[in-house]
Amino acid sequence: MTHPSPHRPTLLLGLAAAAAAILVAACGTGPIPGQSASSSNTTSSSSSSSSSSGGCSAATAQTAVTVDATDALKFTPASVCLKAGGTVTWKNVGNIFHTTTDEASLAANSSDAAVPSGASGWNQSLNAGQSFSLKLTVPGTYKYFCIPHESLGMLGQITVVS
Ligand SMILES: [Cu+2]
Repeated sequence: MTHPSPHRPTLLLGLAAAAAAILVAACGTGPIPGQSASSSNTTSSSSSSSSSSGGCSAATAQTAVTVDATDALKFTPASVCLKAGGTVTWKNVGNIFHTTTDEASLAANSSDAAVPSGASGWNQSLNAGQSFSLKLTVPGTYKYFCIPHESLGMLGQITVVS
């Protein structure tokens, strides 16, 4: 009498089928083919006093300035120096919808919006390719933001000097 072999019921029948169902759904929401990561010329300002109104004086203020709203979710340049009565033009140079907004009531963080006393804010949609111009006459500091991207840091500032 030989000793009986221990029965080990190997139930490895077809357990590998469940693992094949997980597919990597790698497609995101919006195909954004624009690799427009071309950082425009970074002019190194000599006086790098990083205060809010640093370097903005009547001598350096511009009478017309363009701010790009980009697919990188930035206003470029984020800070501009404008002469009172000058014009800021925002342009959406990418494919993502933005706004330029200076209304504290529309801000997630009310400190992202500011207007000098006596001035009024604005709120303008910027579809892809769209521009919006605004004349600012009241000197002071304006802080604005993009509504969909405020929390992502899409903020801007305009210093107006007379
Ligand atoms: Cu935006």
